[in-house]
Amino acid sequence: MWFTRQLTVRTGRTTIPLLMLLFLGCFCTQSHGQYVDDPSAIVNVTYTYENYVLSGSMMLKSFPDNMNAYIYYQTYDGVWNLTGTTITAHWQWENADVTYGNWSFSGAVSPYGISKFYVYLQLVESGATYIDDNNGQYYFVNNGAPRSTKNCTGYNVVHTSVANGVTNLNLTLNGNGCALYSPDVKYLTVSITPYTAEVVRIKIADTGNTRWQLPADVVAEGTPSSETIKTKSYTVSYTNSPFTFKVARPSGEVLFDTSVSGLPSLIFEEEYLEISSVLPDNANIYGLGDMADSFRRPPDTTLQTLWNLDQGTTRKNNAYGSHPVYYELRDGLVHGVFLRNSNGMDIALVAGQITYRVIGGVLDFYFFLGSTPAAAVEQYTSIIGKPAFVPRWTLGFHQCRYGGTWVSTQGIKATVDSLQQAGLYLDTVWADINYMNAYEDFTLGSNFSDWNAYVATLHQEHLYHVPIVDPGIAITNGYGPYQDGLSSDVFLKWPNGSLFFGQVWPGVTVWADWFHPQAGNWWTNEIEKFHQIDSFDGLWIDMNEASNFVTPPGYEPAYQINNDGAWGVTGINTRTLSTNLTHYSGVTEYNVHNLFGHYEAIHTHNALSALNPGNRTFVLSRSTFAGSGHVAQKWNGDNAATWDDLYLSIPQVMSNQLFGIPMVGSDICGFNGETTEELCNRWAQLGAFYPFSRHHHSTGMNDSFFFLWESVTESALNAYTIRYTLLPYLYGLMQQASSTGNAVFRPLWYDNPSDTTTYGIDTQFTLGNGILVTPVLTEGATSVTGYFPDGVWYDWYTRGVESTSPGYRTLDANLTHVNVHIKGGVILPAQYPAKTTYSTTQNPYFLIAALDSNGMSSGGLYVDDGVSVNPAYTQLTFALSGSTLTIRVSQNFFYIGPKLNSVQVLGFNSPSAPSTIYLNGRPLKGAKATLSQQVLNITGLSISLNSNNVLQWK
Ligand code: MIG
Repeated sequence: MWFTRQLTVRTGRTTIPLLMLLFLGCFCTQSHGQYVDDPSAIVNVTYTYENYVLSGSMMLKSFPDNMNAYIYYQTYDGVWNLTGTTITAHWQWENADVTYGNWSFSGAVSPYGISKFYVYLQLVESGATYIDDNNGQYYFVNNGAPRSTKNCTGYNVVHTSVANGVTNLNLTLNGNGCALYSPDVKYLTVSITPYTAEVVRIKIADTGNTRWQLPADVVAEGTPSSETIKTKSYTVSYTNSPFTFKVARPSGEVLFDTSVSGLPSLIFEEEYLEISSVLPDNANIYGLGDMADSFRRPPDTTLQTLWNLDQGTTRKNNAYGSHPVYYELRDGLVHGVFLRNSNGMDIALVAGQITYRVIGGVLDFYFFLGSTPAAAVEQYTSIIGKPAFVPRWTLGFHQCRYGGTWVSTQGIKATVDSLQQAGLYLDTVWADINYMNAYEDFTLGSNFSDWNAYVATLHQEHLYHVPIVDPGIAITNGYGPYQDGLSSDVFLKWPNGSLFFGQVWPGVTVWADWFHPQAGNWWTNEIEKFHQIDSFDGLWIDMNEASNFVTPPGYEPAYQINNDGAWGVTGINTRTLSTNLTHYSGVTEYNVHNLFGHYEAIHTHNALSALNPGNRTFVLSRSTFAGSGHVAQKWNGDNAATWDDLYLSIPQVMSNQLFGIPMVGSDICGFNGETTEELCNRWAQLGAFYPFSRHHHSTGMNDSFFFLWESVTESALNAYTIRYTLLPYLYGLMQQASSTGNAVFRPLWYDNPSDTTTYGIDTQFTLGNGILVTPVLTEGATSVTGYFPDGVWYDWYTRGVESTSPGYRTLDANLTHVNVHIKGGVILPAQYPAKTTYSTTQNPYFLIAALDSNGMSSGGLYVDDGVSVNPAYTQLTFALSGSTLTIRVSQNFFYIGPKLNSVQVLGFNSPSAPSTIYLNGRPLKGAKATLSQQVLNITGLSISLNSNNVLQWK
């Protein structure tokens, strides 16, 4: 065959850039015999580079029709170092006998300019990939790099003062500046404010203070501790000429250092800010979202754009929300860096450095020093706001559906009935836009005239209901929300004062200006009125990036952030509100675009609080910003029914834990596209462990409800039985998250930060520190390999020991089995599961006490009414040592009705079961102990959890 003489699986060049390896993923073993590199496979390359577009042509030797060829390029500009596929090659000739054919390519590349590129050929045939790299030939683009950073010589410190522990530096532009994309700002002020012993804020702003800065009531800024900070866990130092700064640990370990060799020290222009820091090679960086990527961000090839966009789970793209924060794990210690800035930006991780390119605002950095993962999240959430405490019912299973049979009360009811008949778990019934009349918010369509009566029956069954509300308000005469909004003047306007129109589901719409002082009242009012016709228990706010079906005219800055992904740059007005719009406060949409969903969430949370004073709220938002977790919960938007998206949900849920949004999940079984029985089955098994666990599916697709397949029903029953059994545990984790920020759905490094093997693992996770889940993420698998960190781990089902030392284990994973393990040393509070969270809460408690290698374990239990903002609560601690379980009530304000019925001790290393059980020193009648396979089962207990008790066995 032709390619046997032409192509090789990679021999021509000895060093393949790591980037290419990462990008291609698979250099599959060849199965087609011997190949040799053809040094003349690619000839006559011509090219031009103009306006950030690289185009050209080349001659390629022909190859068989049954293969596909792609041209890849790699740009090199000193900062960006990205591979991409955006240059498309066009097949120019058909006849495979022709020796050479002409190909052309054209595509947008880094707007920063490029200096060289190269081309290679990839042939893919039935899963095998062959590469011809053109002998590693580089082409130099002499007319590239249209913008030179030569004159970007930074700023000089001209004055220094220290007052109340805050260091202020006055900076002036060094030389004439570089005006890369807009005029340089001449005078800057740097303030270095120690917040606590672990948190320091370093803000670089214009001295004139005229630039956009985030109001603290929209995005919190924390407060510096009023106490004198004695021993700081950081040092901040700076250089004067040019100004650069460093944040280090007292040990001297430098964490952030803005003097990066070969890069500008600081660019601060009207519409372009650039600052970089040195990172270790192969740095362990997490965060920077929303994203669909591995949890550990590829340290050499990450380009994260933050510009909220209605964009489903797509790798390399920006997405619905913006979280300009990263966490770095270095030698077992964690620290984080938060850039409190709402403007559009690109953040790039390339070998040994991070670069921020921001199109507005100021550089307001917070450094938090950890050093444990929990401490780092706690510190970050003490700046942006602690996660809201969720109502307990939200921890149950949620059923949703867009379109399909869910276009009438009867249709939804039929699904609910089927779920219940199948014995499946269910707490919350959702309603997508189909419930509305003409897709207009706060209305009920004619198929839903009996909806509220149905909601009342759901409530009788202790089920809950959450409908969707979109921010686009229909322009319809006599439509209340529009008329009311007009009278309160709360809609967004063009600079000339005329209303801004766009288009979403109901047709032409307007959008609220959340900065308007009347916006909150208007929104609350509409929500209160709506509640009279639909007694919902929470709200689902979608389309709040804000999404617009049309692209309006609007300002585009000279520096184009990589909106839409992989340098397929589209303007920042694409499918959203015009950047020209002027808010009440005078700020332009250009500056606050990324805050739309966040601010809507704040107003929605306020509205629900007003509707139900004293009760927690549930606001599920698609778009979020730093601090949204304080008022809202999140789902990851439109994923697809693919195995890749099944996997990506883990990094997505995990990174939101670092963003202070612990209550998060992805659409179970996949939103877009048709799912399969096997995929849906595995998704039920994984989704049962998302903090927010909702099945959802798009319109136009077949139904994918669990009960439609026997295997999926069985898996869902298995997995949700575990979830509902662990409801007291999960609820306790949520409570903890709301008071400290502590992650619920954790990466393995969270509780094992010194174990470097865990750093790259994102196919497993733990809930709290006690439950390890190892889901199947590949089609056709009947086993799964997972890592077991240090300690003793017990199998959930057999309660037997699985692992006693760190290492990978391969576990059986037949179709209906999800691997769940319990950490030795942890006591899990549990309840006998019922099909709703309400009835589970009525059932007796039991404890699963998994012993560590010293025969000890401990845990706790938090109980309250499940809904109040400031609830009376009862808190207990459990400690097991030897043959004594000590139950202590540390706070005792809420009466716990259900009793503790049994205790299971895992890893009970004794030849026989104890014969007598003692409660507070006296033999306990009716209590019984059985021992099987090192599991001690103490049953027949009926212990009140409202007082201290000591349980012993002999
Ligand atoms: O343009 O309301 O992400 O969950 O079902 C689509 C219909 C609008 C997008 C949401 C999805 C929801 C859908 N919405």
